[in-house]
Amino acid sequence: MTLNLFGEISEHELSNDSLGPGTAILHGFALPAEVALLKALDGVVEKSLFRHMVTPAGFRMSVAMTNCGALGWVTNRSGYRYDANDPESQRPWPQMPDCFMELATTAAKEAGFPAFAPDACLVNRYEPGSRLTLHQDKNERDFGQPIVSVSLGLPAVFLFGGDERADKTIRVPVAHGDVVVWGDPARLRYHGVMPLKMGAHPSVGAYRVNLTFRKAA
Ligand code: MD3
Ligand code: FE
Repeated sequence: MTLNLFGEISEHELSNDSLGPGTAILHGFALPAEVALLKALDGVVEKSLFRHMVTPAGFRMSVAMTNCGALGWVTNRSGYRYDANDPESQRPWPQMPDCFMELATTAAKEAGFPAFAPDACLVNRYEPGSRLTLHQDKNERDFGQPIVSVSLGLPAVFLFGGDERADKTIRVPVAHGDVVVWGDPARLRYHGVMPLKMGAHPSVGAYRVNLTFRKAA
């Protein structure tokens, strides 16, 4: 973590050591951009609405999703993939807003990934009870590129495991404005999100929104 002249923790505490090599939690890193991010998010969601996708096994996801950027992550009965078009509108996903790109690249740089150039932003919207079961993110081409996660709205608890599904998991609380960077060698670790607790966030309401930036192609 970073201490200032007065021995206080800096605005965004960088704790690369807590989750192991390749990871960094930047507490509050997104707060200065909060208003711009939420406004840009409204613009994205106007063009490509949140929807509950269906997994290849036929289950409706409890997390509602949309995307922006050149590529978007989608799932249906045929499998998981990245697609340049929104299957609902059959049009390209909305452009990645400049403030999204700026936040993702500066966070990645802070965490030691100065070359990160995301082409996909998956937007996950959790309501109370929504969760993400333990999984790996492996639909991307280059696992040398990190994933940057931005938490907005209600707080949540990440489950962070190892390279095997059966490995022990730890619980990592994340709050509004926190940014987490997951890169090599942590890039393929199993992870998930515990069921969201009820609550009300002053600027986001009864939801948690997670922006997940990836270099997919
Ligand atoms: C650990 N979303 O969309 S990223 C996902 O809060 C996803 O919505 C999480 O997992 C969410 O796939 C936030 C948490 C995360 C992402 C990638 C990782 C943790 C990771 C890659 C390796 C290790
Ligand atoms: Fe994931």
